[in-house]
Amino acid sequence: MMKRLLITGAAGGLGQMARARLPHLAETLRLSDIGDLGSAAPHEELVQCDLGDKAGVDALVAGCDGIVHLGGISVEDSWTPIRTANIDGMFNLYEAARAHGQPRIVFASSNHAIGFHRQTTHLDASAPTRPDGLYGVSKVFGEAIASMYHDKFGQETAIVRIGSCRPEPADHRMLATWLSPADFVRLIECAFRAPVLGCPIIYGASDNDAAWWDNSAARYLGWRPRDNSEKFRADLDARLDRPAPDAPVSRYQGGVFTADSIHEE
Ligand code: NAI
Ligand code: 15L
Repeated sequence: MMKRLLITGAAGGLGQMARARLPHLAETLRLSDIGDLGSAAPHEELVQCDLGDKAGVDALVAGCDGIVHLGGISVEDSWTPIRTANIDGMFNLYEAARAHGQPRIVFASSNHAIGFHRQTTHLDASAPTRPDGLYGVSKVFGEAIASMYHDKFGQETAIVRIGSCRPEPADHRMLATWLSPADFVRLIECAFRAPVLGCPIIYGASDNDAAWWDNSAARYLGWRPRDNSEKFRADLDARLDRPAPDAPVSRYQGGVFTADSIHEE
């Protein structure tokens, strides 16, 4: 058990899930976001912090022996907010980790780092990145920061290219990309319990029949997703029209993000 686990982005969708489901990993959860975090339970510390604030992030990381980094812009946006949260924020986080004992990090990367690969292509951890927008580019940058700090300083990170982490898949594409919250929690547990983590790229998807991604290079972590989106297929078929086969959501792994333009400031 860790003494203090930092969860960034704790006011967000996955952050709220992590806040509820990760207390067993540490004596104290330090929860951080730029947004409102409500009130603290006895095992919680709440710290409002902008990831773009270097001194603030340094203080945030001090005293933590693990980090689940969920904070940042999580969809396509204009450059300035992406740069502040996902570019400057990643650099600030890794510099803080370097200064404070190199706590192990789980980094929420995204399938949008490889979003322009076709859905007919099966990818493993060695696949070239093909970001599908500025958001995807920022995740590629984040992965590069994690890799460089590992090679140069030995900083360990689980780079998780999350597919679609939500209670249920919302469309047919998500039959491939769906990651159940329970499987994500199991992955975070494995990342902190592994004797040696290194800096693996892990595709964050459940054990879906429709899968595109191969996690065999990360099997040493012992993570075996247990859920499968197939149980939602009949309901999706009944509720939703099948998208046209040449629509972005049917062609590319990143789905509709590939059709987004550059957002004006
Ligand atoms: P979210 O948008 O609900 O949560 C992100 C949180 O980060 C928000 O509470 C927001 O206030 C905070 N944030 C934004 N800018 C910030 C800044 N400058 N400083 C401090 N905090 C800031 O996103 P969600 O769905 O919870 O995702 C969490 C992480 O997982 C994100 O990094 C996202 O890119 C990644 N991810 C999520 C997926 C999903 O299916 N939910 C899929 C792939 C990646
Ligand atoms: C992401 O990166 C987003 O954060 C999330 O909101 C979903 O849209 C997910 O990817 C997805 O591709 O389904």
